[in-house]
Amino acid sequence: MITSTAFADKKFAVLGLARSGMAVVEALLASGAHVLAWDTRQDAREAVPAGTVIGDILQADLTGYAAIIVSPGVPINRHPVRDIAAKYDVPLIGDIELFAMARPNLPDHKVVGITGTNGKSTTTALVHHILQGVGVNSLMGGNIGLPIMGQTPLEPNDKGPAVYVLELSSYQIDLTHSLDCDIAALLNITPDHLERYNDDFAQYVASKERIFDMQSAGVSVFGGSDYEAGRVASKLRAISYNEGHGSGNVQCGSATWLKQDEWPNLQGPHNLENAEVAATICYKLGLSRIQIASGLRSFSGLSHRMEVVTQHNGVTFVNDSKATNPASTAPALAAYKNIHWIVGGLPKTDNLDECTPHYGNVKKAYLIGEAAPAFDKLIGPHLPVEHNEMLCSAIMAAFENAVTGDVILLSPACASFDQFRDFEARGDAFKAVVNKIVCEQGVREVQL
Ligand code: UMA
Ligand code: ADP
Repeated sequence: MITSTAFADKKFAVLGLARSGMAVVEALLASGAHVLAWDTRQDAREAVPAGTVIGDILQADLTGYAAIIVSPGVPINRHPVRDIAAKYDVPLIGDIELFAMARPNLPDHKVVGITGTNGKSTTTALVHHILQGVGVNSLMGGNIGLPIMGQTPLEPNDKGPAVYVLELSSYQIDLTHSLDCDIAALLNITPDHLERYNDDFAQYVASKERIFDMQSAGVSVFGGSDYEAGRVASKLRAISYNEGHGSGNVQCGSATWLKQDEWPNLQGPHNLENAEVAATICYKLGLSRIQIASGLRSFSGLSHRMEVVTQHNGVTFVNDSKATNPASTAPALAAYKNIHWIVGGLPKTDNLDECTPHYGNVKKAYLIGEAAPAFDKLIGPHLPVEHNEMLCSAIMAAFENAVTGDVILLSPACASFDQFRDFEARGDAFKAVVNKIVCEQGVREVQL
């Protein structure tokens, strides 16, 4: 875990004790800090390590505390903890800020921060993969599901400083004030998570932009084709120019020397965007084009992102559970033909605009979850639609209808929280049902 002498003997309050909060508690205790921790879930409270004081942060006297550390999942735009922090004049921060505070104690290193609405995890994993391929000591942390404070600190080696590759959500950036990334990247911005930004897209964009506001120098990298990312890049270029720094450190990821046909697991225009940004980051870290090209070729891809689960009787089953907004579902609808599209969950937007141009590739939509009535109105006028409510029955229905050459695609364009713990549980459920159906069908065929 990451510890720091800067935390010793100080008092911290920790709200939220899931993955990131628990790693924070452990790191603070190991650093010699005093920790008051709380979670509305009793099971989470009961799991804290010895030495933690359990108590409701909203009721506690926080005079003299160094910070309140809040999990990204706590909605700080409407949570009373915000007023408590103001009342005691205590900074409200997250685990990424704690990491930023611990950096002076870490051996020689660089930090790469990657944000954007879609493609963060793929790009983060890709940068890490390319770096590892050439022997640089690197690790991944942050929104990719690996709490940064729980990671083992890195040492530099003969390839240079160690590299921490951080995937940063807007929730995490909102709780971070001093993370000075050596390289910061913004892939794209489309509407998402607006309930955390008072339904105001401009506030969400401003949150993403703050990754650059925190840079003192370093390189800023932008997705080459995204409108909002381009707008933020232009703004930053103008600021650099006006301040006399030139604009050489503001880079758009669009490299003509990249050959996408050589990358089996990075197909589609969206992955070209991710690869271009990853390649630009690695180039700026000092890698050669040959080293980067090799890493792009050998990248194996991530689960739950257009993941081919199996093929059976000519039908392909694709798990794209991580597509939690319309812009991230669009690439999957564009990539296949004859699609049986399982869509729905907890909706984030009141339109499916990015998906609409690809409806010609869809044979039928199977609606699940809370979004079903609203999506019926949006999709129904264009496509045959069936209401299934549950994922399992949608898969069964699609399987009944599919013929050779068809694709059964889970690409929900919605969050999963109405029916599942998270997108991984939803994708795992899809894979389990598919494998069961395929297995039982095989047994039936053998018996016949
Ligand atoms: N809680 C309270 N009181 C409240 C609200 C919440 O006590 O009023 C508690 C909850 O009971 C829960 C904790 O606070 O125990 C919230 O935890 P969390 O949801 O932040 O969960 P973690 O396991 O710590 O996961 C977080 C990120 N979660 C979110 O941003 C919602 C993970 O991103 C991240 O991988 C992890 O830290 C490690 O850094 C997930 C995510 O869905 C994947 N991110 C969003 C996305 O990608 O779209 C932004
Ligand atoms: P994130 O971490 O930002 O959610 P992921 O790499 O996990 O991004 O991909 C999430 C979903 O978005 C997947 O369905 C994937 O196919 C799609 N996707 C990946 N990269 C992009 C991109 N650059 N633009 C749009 N959609 C993308």
